[in-house]
Amino acid sequence: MIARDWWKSAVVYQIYPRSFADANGDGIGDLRGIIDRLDHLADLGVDVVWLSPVYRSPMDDNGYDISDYEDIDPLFGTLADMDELVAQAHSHGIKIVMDLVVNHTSDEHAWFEESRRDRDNPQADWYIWRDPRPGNTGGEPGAEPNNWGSFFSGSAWEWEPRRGQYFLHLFSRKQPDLNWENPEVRQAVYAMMNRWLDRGVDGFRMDVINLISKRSYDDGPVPPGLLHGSGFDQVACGPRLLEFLQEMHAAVFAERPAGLLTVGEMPGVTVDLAADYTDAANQALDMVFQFEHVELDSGPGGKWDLRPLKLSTLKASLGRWQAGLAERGWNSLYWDNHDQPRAVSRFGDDSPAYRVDSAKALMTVLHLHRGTPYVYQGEELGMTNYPFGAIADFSDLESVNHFHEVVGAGADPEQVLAALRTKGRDNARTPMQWDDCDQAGFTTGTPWLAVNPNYRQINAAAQRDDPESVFAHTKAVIALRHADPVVAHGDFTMLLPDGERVYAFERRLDGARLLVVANLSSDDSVPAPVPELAEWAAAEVVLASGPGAGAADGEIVLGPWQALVLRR
Ligand code: TEU
Ligand code: CA
Repeated sequence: MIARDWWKSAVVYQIYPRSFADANGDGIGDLRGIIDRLDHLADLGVDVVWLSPVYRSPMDDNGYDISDYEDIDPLFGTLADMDELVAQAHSHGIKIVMDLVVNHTSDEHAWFEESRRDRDNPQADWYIWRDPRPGNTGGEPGAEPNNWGSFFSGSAWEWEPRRGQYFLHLFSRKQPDLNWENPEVRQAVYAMMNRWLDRGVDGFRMDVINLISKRSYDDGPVPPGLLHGSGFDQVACGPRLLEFLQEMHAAVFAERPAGLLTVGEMPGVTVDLAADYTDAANQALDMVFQFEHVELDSGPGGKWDLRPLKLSTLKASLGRWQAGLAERGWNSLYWDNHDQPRAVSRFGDDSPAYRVDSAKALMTVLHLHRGTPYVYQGEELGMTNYPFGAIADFSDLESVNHFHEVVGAGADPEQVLAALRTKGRDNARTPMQWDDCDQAGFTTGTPWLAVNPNYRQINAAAQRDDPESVFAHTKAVIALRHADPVVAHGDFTMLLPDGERVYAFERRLDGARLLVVANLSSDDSVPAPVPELAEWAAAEVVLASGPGAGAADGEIVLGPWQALVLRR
């Protein structure tokens, strides 16, 4: 019988379908492309695939704007393709988790088309409608109900003349926020989720699910360098969030057999709240994605306000999450995803000399933490950020809108471009690099976003049979989690918290102990003076990557980006 918490020993692989594999040559990845590449995932050994959205969508935000939850977008295929993907994945022992985007729909969803028609249609209260600021007629500059900006630039409010009201959109104006205070909305969402589970999918990654319960609608503070106020504190982790998640759990998951996965994406969530949402006793979610470690290189102006990242700060943050969810709740572990820069370019060193070893060291550190690790497509190959030039090279609406808004207001375009190149979401969205053929084997046509020019060096075909590859190393850390209960279930103790080069921690379960030491710098001969050094230096080496002597002669001394897992 499968355990309720089976996901503690599982690894999840995220597919961004648009960029994974194109089977029909139109330049856009599709479900057939995924089906054709299932061997890659089976070879890697992952347990679960999380598919970014494949529902019908106008693609304003690449599918995070859904116009029909019940259908597959023709760009990606058909419902029959989806059924086949689920069946074939299952036959490889791989589960399929769908993205669930229900903080908002597309403005082209039938629910919204009805809701916007007038003030007393049956779905009039399904979205968040507000009157203009007192003293205004509406539609004129400054008449919006409050000063909130959207995550994708501009006001978070859009005027609807037919109702004489504004609707709220925390993301683009084509992504109106649903009104979760309305029980009919909630029941419609739960019914839709039940239909997908009945169809055979294995759970959901829930998009910005901590934004569904709004606290208030007051003007917010204007961050430095930005033009609009932030409503974030008023919409994140609101007063009814746990209640809504528990109601969803009861309506969708409670009566189903074990084997499903729920993970809530929660920007701004705190350790204490995450423990509440993921405490099994609370019957809400299995785990959440927190954002603290991917915000450490941002200043008060938000994600485009670049700051250097210190390793000690990263360790303090991830260590706090490990400690905070030790007794109740569970962590999700990730370095990157479709919204973040590439892990090796951000936390490692993507220069030719260190790219492979730093990608391996990062993989070891992440996967040996307590929690469920997520591999983002291409991370298992050490894929890097893209060498973007001008604004015309970018596709993502977040980057493009931000550039035009702040440059229009007088910001230096070169400085804005520098931030986009470092943090822009397109870095993670360039096509998957399968081989060294034209377009990296992603498509026979013209890809929707340019392939990274380094595909001749970095691709799956070159790595699959190479025991020294990032791919082989990823396979090894995944296998280790499956084989060793200390990795899946052991406790976690951070070591050497102050050092700026070595990431070290210990895992324990009953009498068994694992030590993880990694030199996350390109310096050579870096000592790792962990407690009980002599005993560890003589211990069994479970996994090693990178150059250097490692553990010997009563010492642990690490070469550039060297990583070791030792067992006693
Ligand atoms: O992302 C929400 C989120 O909080 C951010 O990561 C966001 O994408 C942005 O980078 C803020 O600066 C989720 C999805 O993962 C993202 O792709 C969607 O665009 C967004 O929600 C809206 O659905
Ligand atoms: Ca296609």
